[in-house]
Amino acid sequence: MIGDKKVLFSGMQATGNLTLGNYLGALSNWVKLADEYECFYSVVDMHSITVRQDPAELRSRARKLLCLYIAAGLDPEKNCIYYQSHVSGHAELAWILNCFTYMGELSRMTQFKDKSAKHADNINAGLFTYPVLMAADILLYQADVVPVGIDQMQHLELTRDIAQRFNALYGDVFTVPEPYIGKVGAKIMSLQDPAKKMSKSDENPNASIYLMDDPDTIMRKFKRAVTDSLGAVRYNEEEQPGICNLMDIYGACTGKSRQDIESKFEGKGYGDFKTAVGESVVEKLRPLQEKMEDLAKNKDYIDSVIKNNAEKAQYFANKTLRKVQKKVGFPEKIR
Ligand code: ATP
Ligand code: LTN
Repeated sequence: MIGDKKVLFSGMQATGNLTLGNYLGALSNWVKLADEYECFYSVVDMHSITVRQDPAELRSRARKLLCLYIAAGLDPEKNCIYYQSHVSGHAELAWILNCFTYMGELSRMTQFKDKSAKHADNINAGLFTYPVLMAADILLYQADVVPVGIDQMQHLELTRDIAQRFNALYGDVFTVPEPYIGKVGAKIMSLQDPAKKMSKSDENPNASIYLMDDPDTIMRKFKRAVTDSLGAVRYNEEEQPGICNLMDIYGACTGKSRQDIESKFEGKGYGDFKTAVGESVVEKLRPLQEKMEDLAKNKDYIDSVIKNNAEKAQYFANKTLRKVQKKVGFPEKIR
């Protein structure tokens, strides 16, 4: 708790351009929960270097991501929006938690398996211990709730296990966090292959809607989206995964239920439906895109957000870190 509010933590990597999946699965829920909780939203740039990055590009993407958090509707005066690499406590706690995490646990992580298959020439130790740094992010702020897409569930469970293991040895040090997975949009699939999740690192640009795509591009990508030959707008997961995905997207952007969507498009073809889905996404993204343009002109304001929020995050991080260091037996600093 901070004051009378529970704590929320979440983060995203500044790798690639954010997709509609990131928005509907994570960012839009962050905005929904922002008033209820004391929130920390991090640009997790330390996680990004687990795969090779171009330094200048990483810096520029990280800044854009931080602006996107604000453009999506998070007020940086109320929510702590900051770079992970600006708060040294993340790395310090991660080291300690590494010593409370087993090799076997980490080798079961599906994201590690996927990423090491994809980057077979660079399976570094950071990629392996990535989930421990994520656990440190969350536990450092004593977070009660962590809004993420469903693909991060396994990492959240590991975080809970590490927290409980530590608490069992040293008393109630960490708050054990709960995941928050939204009802709609928890897993948005690729527009080109509905068996794969929409991902910012997909090589096919038609597979993903990027948050900064212009309206024509968005409409074109939806027109090309892979569907089926049944010709009916029905939520039939077995036979119509592409249509189900479009229904999820449409539902998330308009607030309509599956039944509403089925009856609205009863007897209509996929062409009409795809146009409606595209238009709903264009409208959903319009305010965010406009705000991004404003923020790009406001360098000093963004710089002050970065500075002030890093200090705020550091303050709360240090509180937990000191407690943990004492528990594991590190000597107190002489001041
Ligand atoms: P990468 O392809 O580089 O691994 P990603 O697109 O999977 O990236 P992350 O940075 O791993 O994105 O995820 C940021 C947040 O967005 C996480 O909370 C994650 O659960 C959520 N998310 C990512 N992809 C989707 C998706 N297709 N549907 C719903 N949520 C998603
Ligand atoms: N691993 C997450 C990003 C991430 C995160 C976190 C999410 C890093 N630290 C802490 C929630 C809480 C991802 O790949 N999406």
